[in-house]
Parts: sequence; C-alpha cells; structure tokens
Amino acid sequence: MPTSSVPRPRVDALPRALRFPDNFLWGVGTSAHQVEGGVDLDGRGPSIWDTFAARGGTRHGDSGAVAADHRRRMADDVALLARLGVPAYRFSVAWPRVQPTGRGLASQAGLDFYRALVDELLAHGVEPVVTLYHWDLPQALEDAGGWPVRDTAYRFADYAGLVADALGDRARRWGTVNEPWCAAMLGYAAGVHAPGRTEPGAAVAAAHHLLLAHGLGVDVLRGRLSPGAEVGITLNPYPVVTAGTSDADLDAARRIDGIANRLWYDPVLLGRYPDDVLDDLSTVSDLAHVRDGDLGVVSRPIDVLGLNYYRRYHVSYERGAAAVSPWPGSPDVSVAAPDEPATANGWRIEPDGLYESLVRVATDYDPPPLVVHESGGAFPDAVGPHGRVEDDDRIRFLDAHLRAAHAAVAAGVDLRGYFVWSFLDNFEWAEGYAHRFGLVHVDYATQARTPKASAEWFGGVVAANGLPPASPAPPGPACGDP
Ligand code: IFM
Repeated sequence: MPTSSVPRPRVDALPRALRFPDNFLWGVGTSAHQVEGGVDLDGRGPSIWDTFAARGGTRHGDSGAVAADHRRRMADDVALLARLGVPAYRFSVAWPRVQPTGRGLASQAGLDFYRALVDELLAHGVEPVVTLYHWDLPQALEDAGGWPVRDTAYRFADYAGLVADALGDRARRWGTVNEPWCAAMLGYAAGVHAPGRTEPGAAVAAAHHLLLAHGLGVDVLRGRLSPGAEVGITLNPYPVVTAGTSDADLDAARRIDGIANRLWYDPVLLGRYPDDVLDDLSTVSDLAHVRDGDLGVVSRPIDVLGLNYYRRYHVSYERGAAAVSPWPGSPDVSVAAPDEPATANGWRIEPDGLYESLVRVATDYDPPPLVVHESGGAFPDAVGPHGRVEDDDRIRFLDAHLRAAHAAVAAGVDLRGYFVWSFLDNFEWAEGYAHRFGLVHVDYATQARTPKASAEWFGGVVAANGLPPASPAPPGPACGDP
C-alpha cells in the first residue's frame, strides 16, 4: 500500500556526525552496457540496446558502442577505484559478451574479461559484487520473443551457470536481475527503453519471466557457488504519494504502488502476487503465463535484497493520461512533473523517500539484510579551470541520502551497505550521454577520467564509516520533508 503510514523524521534535523554499523559495505556501481564499450571485442553479439540505439530510440542517437571505454581501460579504472579508497565495486556482466546469441557455448574471451576484472579488483583489495542482468538482453533472444517468452528465463539460468562457473571461485556476492520493473515496463509497455515495445500484455508476461529468471538463477547459483556466497536481486522501489484526497486519486496511488513496488516485493519475499495488482493487470493480460510452481521458484530464499532509490512518484487520477506508459492496465493515472529542487534530469530530490523505502520493506515484509545498491543523482558537472569538478550539489545530495539511510538504520532496519551510482559518468540509456551520474567525470572525446569533489568526499565517508563532522555538506537547499 502507499507508504503514508511510514513515520517521517526530518532527515536534515539529524545530528551531523553519523556512524554506520561495523562492517558496513561501501561501494560504487556501474553496469556493463553503460561503461564498457568494446562492442566489437570478445565475439560479443548485439544486445537489444545496440538495436534500440541504431533505430533512433536514444537521445541524439547515442549508443553504448564506446561509452566510457571501460572494456579497454579496465585495469586503469580498477586502479582508480582503489586510489579513491572504494572498498566494493558493483558491476554487471554483459550477457551478449558471454553468450553472443544468448544460448549455447560461452565466449571464452568474454568470460576471460570478467575473470580479469574480478582478479584486478581482488588484487587491489576491492570486493567484487556481480550482477548478472542489467538490461542488455542478447538481440537474438529478443528476436525469439524476448522477456515476454518463457524460454528467455531458462536461457538466463543457463547463462547464470556459465558465469558462476567462471567467477564463482573468486566472487562471493551475486545479484541476479537489476531493476526488473525497468526492464519489463519501460522496455515492453512504455517503449522508452529497449526493445521499445508498447505492448502492455507482453510487459506483464515479461515481468513474470524476469522474476522467474531470478528464481531459476538463484537455484543455479546455489548449486555452483560455495556455501558462503551471497545471492540476491536488486529492486527499485518508489514511495508513492498523492496530493489528492478523492477516491480516484487514492486508487491511482494504489495502482502505481502495486506495479512499482508490490508486483516485485510480494512474489520475491512472499511467494504470491498481490490480488489487487492481478486485478489491475487482468485488463491487459490473461495471466496464463503464470504456471503452477512458478512462485515457489521466484521466492527462493535470498541472502540480500538490493534496493535502488532515486525518487518518489507523485500521482493523481487523470483520465487517459497513461494510455501508453509503464503502468499496464492503469491508463488513468498521471505521474507529476517534479517541483524544485530537482536533479539535472528533472528528478525531484527526496531523500526522505529513501528512509520510507527502507522502513517500508522492513515493516511490511520480513526481508533478508538490505543493501542500497544504487543511490545517486545527475548534476551539470563541468571540469573547471584548475582541472577540478566541484560538484557540491552531488555532495549535498549524497549527504542527505546517507542521513536518510542512517535514520532507517536507527529505526531498526538491517541495512548492510550503500553503493553510490555511479563510479563513472556513463551511457544513461535512452538519455544517452546527456546526464552525468559519476563520482568520476569522463571526457568522452579523450576518455580522460577526473575524480570529482564528490569522489574525494565519498572517500572520507568510507574512511570514517559515516559522515565526519569535519565534512559538512556545502550550504545549499535543505533536503528535508517535502
Ligand atoms: O543509470 C541507471 C541504472 O542503470 C539503473 N538505475 C537507475 C540509474 C539512473 O537512471
């Protein structure tokens, strides 16, 4: 249900010096298609994002063909991570680099790249955190129907086994799928992400098969990794609020909360779909893709639940506003444009929403330990005359979100880690290179890396295991209650 019942502390009123629990895992993240480039190497096959970009689906026709050139610059990038004092690195494996057509034998060169990456991380004392699927489906599998087709989940399980066999002796922390809501709903319902389809019923089936892939992947990983390995999934919850008081507004909020949040939490953590969400979705799907036994697979026990938080959804009732949208079966909702303050890509800055997300999952479910796998913001960074990127806005943003995360810990949430999105500026999907999320600036013409002021600041946070009193957020708009 909407999260209005979650108590809301004023996060800007908390004490400035905060310590996180011992052994808290600090890190930064990227994903393969957003940073690697090198699409011509290792026998890599095309992914749906190559195709989507070539068909004009991205801003300015930008693609991930070069991105941050990390495939070629990996060793230097890992050395930079270590110099910045980052203890853990969350990255994804590109399925089409491992299995060019999404099935059959692995490309040894593709696996070798990820083995080399993990070895390099370990040699620098950086903990690898592996994500198996961060949206770059092999195009050949999309040609066979993509995520709306059940077989794709089984192909994912095979792929998970190949990667586990290659990296399982050296990587301990594993995630199956990143943000399945985006993959299913942005990709197959709204059509704003690859593969660019606007088929609500197919999106509902895609959602189920992404969840099934997760569960099948957990089984495969459990069978191949050592008992100490940690396996989970990463979801992207959005607290849903409505300014309206009408029944229609409240129903709009219920619907969006259903598709954004409960459609994922309930199957993974409870082994069932919420009845009201199934009712909503049944207007666009006969749900025949859900087979007996599937939800038992989807809800296999996991060791960690990753949460990515960016903002709340502010919704109201508006007839027909979501006819083509990420909300299959709910055409009469509107998700509001943000007020200030907002990030460079127009997302309202709402650190309290992180507190709400963490407390909500801990309260409404009985989750395994939580880790914030992504938190960050796009800001208009530029390299200044002295070669520095003074991204005080990002420091303020992260400071406020860390205070919100700490408030959740203080409220009893078992939060074990926090990963800033992102390590490097990168290919921001449909937005191309228009927005910079990195702690490290990338000059795309030269591929020069320039750590931003926020990178140095984050190193201080890591060293202090919290927010040291000596590094207050630079003055700026407070990020408290809306
Ligand atoms: O860049 C993305 C990432 O790939 C998934 N989570 C949200 C980020 C910012 O949009």
